[in-house]
Amino acid sequence: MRVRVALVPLLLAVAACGAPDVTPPGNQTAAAPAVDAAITVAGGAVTGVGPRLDVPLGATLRLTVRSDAADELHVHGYDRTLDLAPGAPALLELTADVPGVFEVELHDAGTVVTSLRVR
Ligand SMILES: [Cu+2]
Repeated sequence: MRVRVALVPLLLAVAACGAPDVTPPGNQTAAAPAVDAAITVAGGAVTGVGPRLDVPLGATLRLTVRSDAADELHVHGYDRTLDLAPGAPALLELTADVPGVFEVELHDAGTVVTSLRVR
């Protein structure tokens, strides 16, 4: 009984308020961006990315690698590897949650493909 009496003035105050006070939806819950990159290795030459691959911190990196030779791609720092086979595109997906600059290397060829820069 006491509770019901206390609620009545509150309901009247809300009804007298005009337009509802609703906060417009913000962008703070927007999904992290995704970065798609493709690398092609042919005859020992690397194309598709420059010397630096920029990825925003928190983004998802989807790296597609095509190679004409079997090899192993290694993303240093994140310590992720990707087995490459001729004629079969391989996909490496990682969440770029560690800031810094990390070499992306072909282990068998012994070459640095690019540097992943997360910031
Ligand atoms: Cu390595």
